[in-house]
Amino acid sequence: MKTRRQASATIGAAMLALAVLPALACAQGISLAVGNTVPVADVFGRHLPGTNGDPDNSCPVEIRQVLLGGILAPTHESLEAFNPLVTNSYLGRGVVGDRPGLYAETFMDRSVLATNVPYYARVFDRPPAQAPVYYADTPSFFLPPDTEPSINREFEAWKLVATGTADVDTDGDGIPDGMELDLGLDANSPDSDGDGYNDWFEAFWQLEGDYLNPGEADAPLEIRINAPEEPGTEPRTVSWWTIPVPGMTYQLQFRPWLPDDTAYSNVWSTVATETNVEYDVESLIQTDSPVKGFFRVVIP
Ligand SMILES: [Ca+2]
Ligand SMILES: [Ca+2]
Ligand SMILES: [Ca+2]
Repeated sequence: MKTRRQASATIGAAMLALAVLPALACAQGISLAVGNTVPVADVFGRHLPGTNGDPDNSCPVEIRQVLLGGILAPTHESLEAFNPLVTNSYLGRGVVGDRPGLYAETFMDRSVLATNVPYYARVFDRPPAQAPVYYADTPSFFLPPDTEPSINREFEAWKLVATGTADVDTDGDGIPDGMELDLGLDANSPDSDGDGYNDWFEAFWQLEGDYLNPGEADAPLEIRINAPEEPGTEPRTVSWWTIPVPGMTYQLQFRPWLPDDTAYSNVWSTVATETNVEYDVESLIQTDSPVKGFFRVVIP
């Protein structure tokens, strides 16, 4: 029969063994963490939204093999398909909380991954059926040695896919076609509402505080000239209404002749603090009769 002291020593040894076992498992280095350190954002600076803010149904991060022909765009079906490369795919939890745009996942068993095959990591949103799919891929990489527990590969800017077709920006305004459809814009026109402001510019300032609306005509940027043809004592000025974006910079440009489109030069730059700005151009324009000169206002 064991004494109280012997029993205590036996229990102590058992507890020590239990404490060592997990440490040994970790030391084998079979897991692999994949993540990024620079937040992924779309053209508007937004991050992958996940699903209803629920971290457990948010954005999965998966390792995928680079197939012949490159990295494939996802489809709704492929998002739900079992990925044999990943044996223990957790859901990305960096989407919500205090690390927006940062995605990281630990793959507990990477023994299914070959060391001489290129892989990439993909993070994606799980949208409702028929909704566009948002995703971001890393450039391809080879697995690091087992002694390296993590790999930080930056994800590329996230992309949007509609029904499995690579999303393109047909009208070149900076907003992918699928996103234009999502926003109710015309994917074939860089100025959907025809008010003179580019869709991207308007969508950006709509997100920043509803200053402009890419789907509704806003007050156009109109330049007014007070420069009578007859030389005289009247001041010659140009003025324009500013659009309601605080801190917007305007550049007044001038050229003496019309034919050469590249001949505009900057003459004045200002930040709009009021709804109207005016600039005296007396010293710029020629005093010949009739007066010649052309102005334009540019928002850089
Ligand atoms: Ca576009
Ligand atoms: Ca517009
Ligand atoms: Ca508009």
